[in-house]
Amino acid sequence: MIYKRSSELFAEAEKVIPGGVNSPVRAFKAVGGTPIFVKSAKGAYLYDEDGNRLIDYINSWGPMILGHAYEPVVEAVIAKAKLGTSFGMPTELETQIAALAVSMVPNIDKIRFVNSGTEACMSAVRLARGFTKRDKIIKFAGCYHGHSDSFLIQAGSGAVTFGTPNSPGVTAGTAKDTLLAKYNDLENVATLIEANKNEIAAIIVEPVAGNMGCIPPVKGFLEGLRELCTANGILLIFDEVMTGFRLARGGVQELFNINADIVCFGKVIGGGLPVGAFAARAEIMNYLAPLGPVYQAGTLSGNPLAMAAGLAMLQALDTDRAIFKRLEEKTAYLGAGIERVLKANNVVFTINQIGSMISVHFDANPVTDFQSAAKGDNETFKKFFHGLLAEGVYIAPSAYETWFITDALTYEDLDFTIQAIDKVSKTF
Ligand code: KE4
Repeated sequence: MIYKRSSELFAEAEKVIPGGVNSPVRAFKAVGGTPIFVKSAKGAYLYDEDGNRLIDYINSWGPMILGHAYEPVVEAVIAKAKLGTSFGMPTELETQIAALAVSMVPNIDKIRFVNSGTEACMSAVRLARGFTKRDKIIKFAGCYHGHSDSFLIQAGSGAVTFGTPNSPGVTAGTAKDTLLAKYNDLENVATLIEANKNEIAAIIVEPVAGNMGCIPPVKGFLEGLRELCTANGILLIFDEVMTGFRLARGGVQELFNINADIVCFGKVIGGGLPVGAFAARAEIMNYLAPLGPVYQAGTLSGNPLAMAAGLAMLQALDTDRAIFKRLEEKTAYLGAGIERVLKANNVVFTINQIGSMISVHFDANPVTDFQSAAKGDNETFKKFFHGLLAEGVYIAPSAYETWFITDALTYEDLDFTIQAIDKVSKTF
């Protein structure tokens, strides 16, 4: 693979954009080398500026569940753009996508749209604090809820990739209200609640973690969080920015039949345009301005273009309900193939997979939390990443990320990927 043009473009980008990227994880810092500049994408494939075709297992970090440049989304955006791109005034479209989302997701009566997953999670925490009149929150080491100050405490994703899980700029005053717990460890959560009686507004959790690789909840973990929250007047916030409309039509609440108090969305809900959202029962959502005292706002929130893309995406997922099973089958097929070839090549690894999320960890032990995820052999991961890239397969440029399977992937693509992994892992 030649990356001459990407290298030239990266050198230009670095002159005017910090690190040459608008989001750190794209910079390849964890794996080394030069970020790939994309020219276009269609279905399961990326086409980079050097003319290489790459099978995409990131899909813009989740949104492209139906493949890149999905026709109904593209058509909806083009049609909407001709009628004006933003008004800062209510449109019928917002009601249509809100009503559809509410019909698809359990336990929510109302939804507020914002412009990113960060905004959704940040607003959800403010709402929980306003509703409960308490200050503290519990988050889990290795979970990532965006870059709002309260969350950059032992955060996952890019924050841990860069070894800055506690970012400078986050004040001690803010950090003191964020309590850190161990993912999949209910006892640890119960101890924190005991030590901060009646002070905790919310527990925010990735109900299936995707920012330390893919880490499903162990049996009873989510149920235990629900019980602890109910018993202590704490709101349970499911950060479903990654899992929403991906792991099931109704997300993880549907998959595991667990009721969260507030649910955050991003990625898929916007169909590739900047959309986040948070939702809850009316009793909680009515606390939001202009109805209630908790302030939250946004110039481009509910933007017609973004809403058009999101509505087309949700309509497709609502209509074709077999998609979630298809995605699960394709991901399980990929996982089985990866397991077969890595075992045959005597590689030490663990695979975590649930629905259309999967990650490969180069460590023999089960990966169930941040600590165990951090034990992965990053040197092997770097060889894995660059070896696959050279074969035309693009996975996340960090071991602390999950792969996102798209329905545009064919079984030929999956077999090609498995063969590439076989070839690359022989060089480990
Ligand atoms: P955004 O603000 O990036 O739209 O969403 C933040 C967020 C919130 N919650 C979860 C569970 C998330 O995974 C994310 C963002 N995910 C990362 C990928 N691990 C975005 C990629 C990036 O930072 O460029």
